[in-house]
Amino acid sequence: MRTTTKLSSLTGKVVTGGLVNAGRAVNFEVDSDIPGITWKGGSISTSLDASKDKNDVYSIKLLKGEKVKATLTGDSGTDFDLYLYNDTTKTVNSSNGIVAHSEITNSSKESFTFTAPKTGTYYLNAHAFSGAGKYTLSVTEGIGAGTYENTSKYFGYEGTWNKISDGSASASSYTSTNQTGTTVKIVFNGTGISYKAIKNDKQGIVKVTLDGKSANYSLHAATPKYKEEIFSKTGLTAGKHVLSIEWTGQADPVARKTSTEVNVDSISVLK
Ligand SMILES: [Ca+2]
Ligand SMILES: [Ca+2]
Ligand SMILES: [Ca+2]
Repeated sequence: MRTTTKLSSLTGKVVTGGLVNAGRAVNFEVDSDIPGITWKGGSISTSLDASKDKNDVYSIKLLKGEKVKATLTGDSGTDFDLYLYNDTTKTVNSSNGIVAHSEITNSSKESFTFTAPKTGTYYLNAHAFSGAGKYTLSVTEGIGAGTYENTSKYFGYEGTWNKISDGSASASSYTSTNQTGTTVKIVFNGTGISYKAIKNDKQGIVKVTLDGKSANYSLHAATPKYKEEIFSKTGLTAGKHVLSIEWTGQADPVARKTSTEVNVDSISVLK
């Protein structure tokens, strides 16, 4: 039996060792219901027991539009299942709040893919329907290699953005905003990223943030230019990264007219 109680919660209550017994004595596992323990990324291997440890719960923060794939494999002879609950759920001892699940009978090979409709804390639940044994839970966050258009469901637009049809744009449209401070966030899983946009005389300064590091770029051009690469980065550590694009409300110093917007045409993710 693994240690069931966080050391911090026992401060002042236990003079000598015996953490395992202490865990049994309080008969409560911090990981067995919401809010559970914080998902650290990657994968985890631990155990469940349908008779005395039916649930493990992991809280995971997802951004709007973030794609997440969760996979569970368990020991043979067990029937474990996998659930995802939304951010308003209070307990996993109910089906209320389930937004994705995989529950194959007589099997502990479970997997689902989910795209977050809004930013929030979600709860992954590995559940022992029957049997006892080890399991491994793996989570992949973000979109993989490929080119994604401005209309992609994986783009987490916040604020007012408008789709503009334009035959010269990638896939014949781009998405534009004239509301200062609006953002679009994209969670990707790979080693590189490229952001393309339209340049013209209405465009202003866009702020691009990758994994918390920001820089500003001008989308201004006297005559329209299409499929312009505004920002790119390669050589990232393989895994989850977050790209954010924001309208600063600032004009390019060389612009004679007032700049009123910025836009997104496409994003490419490198494996
Ligand atoms: Ca548990
Ligand atoms: Ca199952
Ligand atoms: Ca496009």
